[in-house]
Amino acid sequence: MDRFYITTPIYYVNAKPHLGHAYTTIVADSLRRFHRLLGKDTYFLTGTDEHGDKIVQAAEKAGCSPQEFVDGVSTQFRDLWPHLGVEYDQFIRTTDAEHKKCVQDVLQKVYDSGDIYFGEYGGHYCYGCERFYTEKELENGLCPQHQVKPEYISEKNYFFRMSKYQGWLRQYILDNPDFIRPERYRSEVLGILDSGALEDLCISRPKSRLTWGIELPFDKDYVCYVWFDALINYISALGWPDGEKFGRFWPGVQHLVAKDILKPHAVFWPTMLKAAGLEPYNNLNVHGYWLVRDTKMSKSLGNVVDPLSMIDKYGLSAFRYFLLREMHFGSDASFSEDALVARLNADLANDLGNLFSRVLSMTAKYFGGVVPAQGPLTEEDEAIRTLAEEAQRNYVRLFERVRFSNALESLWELVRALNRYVDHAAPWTLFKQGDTERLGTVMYVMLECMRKVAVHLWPVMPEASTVLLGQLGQTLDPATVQLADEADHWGGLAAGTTVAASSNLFPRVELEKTEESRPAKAEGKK
Ligand code: ME8
Repeated sequence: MDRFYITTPIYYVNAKPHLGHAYTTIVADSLRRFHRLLGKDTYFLTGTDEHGDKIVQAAEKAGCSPQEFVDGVSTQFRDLWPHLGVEYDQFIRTTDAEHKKCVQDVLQKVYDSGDIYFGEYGGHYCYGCERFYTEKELENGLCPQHQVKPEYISEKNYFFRMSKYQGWLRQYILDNPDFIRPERYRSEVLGILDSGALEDLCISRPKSRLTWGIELPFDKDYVCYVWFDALINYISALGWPDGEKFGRFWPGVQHLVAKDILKPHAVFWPTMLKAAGLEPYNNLNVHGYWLVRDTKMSKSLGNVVDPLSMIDKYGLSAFRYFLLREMHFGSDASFSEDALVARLNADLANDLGNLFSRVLSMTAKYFGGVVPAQGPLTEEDEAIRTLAEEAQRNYVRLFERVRFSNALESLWELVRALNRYVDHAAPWTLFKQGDTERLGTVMYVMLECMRKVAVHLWPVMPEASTVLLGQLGQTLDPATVQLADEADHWGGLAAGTTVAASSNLFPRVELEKTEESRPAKAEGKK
């Protein structure tokens, strides 16, 4: 059986989750559901990153101990995911005892092999990024991420010989074009590797400066650098070196991250794996930023959108659909409630909702809510069947290549074509003419295509897909669906099935009701 292991970044617990975290985690959930429907054995890991300076500072601000603080925020992340329809298999915390032990084992292994050494280092340290920057990497003397002046720190530390693996990594990326995708990020990483000698990675912090971390197994005066600790979560969760899950799922892993953490995932992590004698991951999938008025949505800028409030207002399915449809994976996308409402109204209410509502009410009116048998197919029926086949094939191909927006667009070509088909075939006229056989065929073609649409939507909108399938008298058992074969199989909907009398899953939302489009109240006016 094919295997599929998907991970999200483990999120920092210095602030509560926002729409950016929700996006990556919903994408991971959708991908894992998609691969389940391809018949794979799947595993989905998410969690929280709990060590380092940032956390200590946030705990101090909150007036509690780091442990109390991380327990609180980690719970907020863990509790959020079920509300977003996210079903993970494991929630890892870097403060878990098993994780700490695994990090120490990796450190010891790399140390024993000679790839960790002790030395003196001076560098520009950004507390926001928790990393040293070289002079070259700074923009006008500022951290490129946070636009603040880093502190110059000089101290004795342990270093990982990352430079030793530069040539190997470069060749590996050249030999495996899909290793980092989309292409623009692969080029960016090759650019880093081609721009000069890679520096060794400082992987320790003296306890005199930071104690909230994992102690180095070979020196009790130091703790592990938070990134070296955090990246190892992807294997500690599986019980490296000899855990059953490790044997089952490594290295068939797909990592999902935004471009802010490209370098740690594309450079630090594969070289760390190589040094520890492990195979590299399968793919690193890198997406862009959600922006609010052209600026990255981020907790430090305070312009974050709370996913729960969006769900309360517009529903879970519309929210998930919007995120996957609006962002072209790899590029930045703008978030606004107006854009969400526009998509909800156009794609969900007008196209999909309308299709279900009209076809189900016609089935109720003309056939007492029972799926009629299909008669001989006309050219028009064959054309829509062919279009449906193409839409399904494109959807599967594009979704697999993390091109969610294009995948949904191709499914919507079918949804829109079905609305045109029903207009053209005019069941109401066939009914008046008493042409029951032709009427039955038209209704069957519609209902079977709608079933196919609803099945394909399950990874993106599990809730809505389940309701829509229920309206067609179907239940979805992920273990028995073979999504890749759906395009080749016509007739999954049995004649004689009872369907719902009507459907109104996606009512239109009036644009005026969104915050942004509401005119600001003129001061002084009553
Ligand atoms: O970097 N748009 O954690 P983090 C899109 N702990 N995605 C966004 C986003 C935005 N505006 N803001 C955040 C860390 N994200 C480390 C990771 S992994 C071994 C350690 C998402 O809490 C996106 O997935 O800063 C991004 O990569 C991640 O949150 C950063 O989360």
